[in-house]
Amino acid sequence: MRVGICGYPGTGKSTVFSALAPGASGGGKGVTFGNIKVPDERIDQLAAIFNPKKKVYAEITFMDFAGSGRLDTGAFPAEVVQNMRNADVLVHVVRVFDNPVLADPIDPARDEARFNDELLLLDLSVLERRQERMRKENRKGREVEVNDACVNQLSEGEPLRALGLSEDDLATLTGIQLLSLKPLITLYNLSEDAWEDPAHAERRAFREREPHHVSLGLCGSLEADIAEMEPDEQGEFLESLGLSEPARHEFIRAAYSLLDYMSFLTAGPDECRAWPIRRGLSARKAAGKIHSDIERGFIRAEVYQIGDLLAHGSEAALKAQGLVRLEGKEYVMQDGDVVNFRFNV
Ligand SMILES: Nc1nc2c(ncn2[C@@H]2O[C@H](COP(=O)(O)OP(=O)(O)O)[C@@H](O)[C@H]2O)c(=O)[nH]1
Ligand SMILES: [Mg+2]
Repeated sequence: MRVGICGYPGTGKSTVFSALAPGASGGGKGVTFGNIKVPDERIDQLAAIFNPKKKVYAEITFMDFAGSGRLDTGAFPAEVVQNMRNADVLVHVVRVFDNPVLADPIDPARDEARFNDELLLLDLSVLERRQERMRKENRKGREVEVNDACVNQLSEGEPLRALGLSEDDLATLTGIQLLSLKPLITLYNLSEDAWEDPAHAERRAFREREPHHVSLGLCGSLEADIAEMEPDEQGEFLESLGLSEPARHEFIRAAYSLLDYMSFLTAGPDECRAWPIRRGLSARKAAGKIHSDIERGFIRAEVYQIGDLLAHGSEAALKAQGLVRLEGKEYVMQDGDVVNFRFNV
C-alpha cells in the first residue's frame, strides 16, 4: 500500500511522515519513501508455533513529497501531482498549530476545501479531455457513460470517491489515476494545546466523513518524538500523556479500513507471513498475490482460522479435529485465515 502525504507548505507533512515512518531515508524524484512493517501479533503467534527462519509483516510505503500546494491558489506543482497519482491512499495534512514562519492564519476548513477543490479541478481537466476525445472517435457504451457521470459529479463539486461506482464501472477508468477517486485520510496536525482543547475534539477522533473518506488527528511533533524512542521508553511516555498507543497504529487501522484491506496468513518452517488483500477476494485471486503460477495452477486451498490454531496448539491437532477445511477457487478469503494453497504447474 502506497500512502501519499500531501498538503500546503508548513503544515507538518515531513514531521507527520517521520512520525508515521520513523527512520526512513530512501528518496526518488521529488519524493522520500519510508517503509514500515504493519504490526501484527498474529505473525508472532504463528512464529511461536512454527519457529520459522523468517517473519514477514505486511508493509506500507509512505511518500513525503518535496513540494506543497500554493497557499494563494491551492494549486499543486505538476511533479507533486504526478507523485500523488502513484499513491493508493492520499493523506491531506491540515495545520492546526501556529507556524511562526507563516503569515497564513490557522484555518482547517479553508485548507480542506482548497485541497478538495484542487483534486476536483485536476480530475475534471483529465476527464473533459477524455470526453472530447471519445466524442471525436464516436465511442459508445459504458465507458462513455461512466466518463459522463464522473464529469457531472465533479461539476457539482463532489469527489469521485463518493459516486459509488461498481467494480465494472471502475474498470473502465483503469490507468487514469484519478485523484478524487482515491481514498482520502484528512489528518489534522494539532498543536499540544489544540490536542487538549475540547473545541478540537471532533478533529482528534477517528471519523468516517463520506464514502472512502475518514479523518483523524494527531500531534505531529510529539508523535515524531515518540517514534524515535526505544520501545519501553515509548510506553512510559505514552502513558504519561494518557495515550494507549502511538498515533501510527491508529493511522494504519484507518488506512486498512479505508481500503477495505485485510490479511490472510501463511505459516511454515521457512516463513510466517501476512498477505494484505482487498476484502472479498477469492481464494484463487488471493493465491495470485503469492505467485501467478499458484493462481493459474490452483487446485484447492487448505484453510483454518488462526484462532483455532492457537486454541489447539498445532496443525496436527486441527487436522485430527477436522478443523482444516478444503476450499475451492471461489472461496472468499477471511481475515486471519491461515492458508496452504495446493496447485500444479
Ligand atoms: N507546534 C507544532 N509545530 C509543528 C508540528 N508539526 C510540524 N511543526 C513545525 O512546523 C514546521 C514545518 O514542518 P514540516 O514538517 O517541515 O512541514 P512541511 O513543509 O509540510 O513538510 C516545522 O518547524 C515543524 O517543527 C506540530 O504538530 N506542532
Ligand atoms: Mg516537507
